[in-house]
Amino acid sequence: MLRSEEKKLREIALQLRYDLLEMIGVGVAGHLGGSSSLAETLAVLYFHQMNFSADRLDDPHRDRLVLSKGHAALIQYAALCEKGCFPREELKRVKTLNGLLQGHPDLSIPGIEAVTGSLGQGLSISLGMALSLRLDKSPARVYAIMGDGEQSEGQLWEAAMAAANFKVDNLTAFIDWNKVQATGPTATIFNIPDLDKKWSAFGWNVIGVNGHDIGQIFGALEEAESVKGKPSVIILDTIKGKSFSFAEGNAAYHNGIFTEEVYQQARKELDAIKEGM
Ligand SMILES: Cc1ncc(C[n+]2csc(CCOP(=O)(O)OP(=O)(O)O)c2C)c(N)n1
Repeated sequence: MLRSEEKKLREIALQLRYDLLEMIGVGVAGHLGGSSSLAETLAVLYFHQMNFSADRLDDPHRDRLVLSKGHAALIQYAALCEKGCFPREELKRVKTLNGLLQGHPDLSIPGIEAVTGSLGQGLSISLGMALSLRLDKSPARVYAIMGDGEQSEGQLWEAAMAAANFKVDNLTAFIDWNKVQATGPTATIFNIPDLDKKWSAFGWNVIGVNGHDIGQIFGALEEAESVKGKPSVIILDTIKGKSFSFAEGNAAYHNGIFTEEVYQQARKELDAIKEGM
């Protein structure tokens, strides 16, 4: 990947984080932590990797992204907004009764491919999409993004076995390994060690990357596309709440509320990153 392209994607990831602040605002709960940990991944997927365009949302050969950890919808809304899928004003109306953008992804939102939020289901949905695209001989690929806490859901392991059994190589899964779930560390709440070995034993090609390194994410996607006869899973080593010092690794900001003071601090921290770019 060219350095200029990498820089552009880093700037987009930063913009997505600014958009998170715009959506969450002051005094209302919002899923900052698990959204921010995905900013680089969504920047690479939507702005580099995927065949996806706001003016071709019904293109049968578009690539699909299913956010299985649907509570992190805000980061997907940010990316879809920056892609031009809906007007910017919608960001301010997020999670309001008459707003377009609801608390979890919904098919009424342009660019959303699946209703998610009940954890564990997105991989099964993605597998169905990938199988049907293969039947249609479509070049399209499907990307499914799961959480590490989500790995305790049984249904996703059924989908994992089925995808390997059917040699579904147009499907790439991600695990946002940010090590914290809703109320504390994933290792304390429901420990699932050796994720790489587990997915490998289930027949998947496993790739581990720093989930905040644009170049590494890009390299992993290239590898995933080149591996034939089995699906790939990319384990993203990430920090929950990345780029916000008060939220990094802190379960309180899984779905926390900003005071005016914390909101201003968050903006300042992003401004400092911007200045350093
Ligand atoms: C089936 C189901 N059970 C419980 C929840 C409530 N819930 C929402 S987010 C969350 C924690 C998810 O943790 P993780 O997958 O690690 O997400 P991340 O830390 O990346 O936000 C839980 C338990 C849910 N959405 N669905």
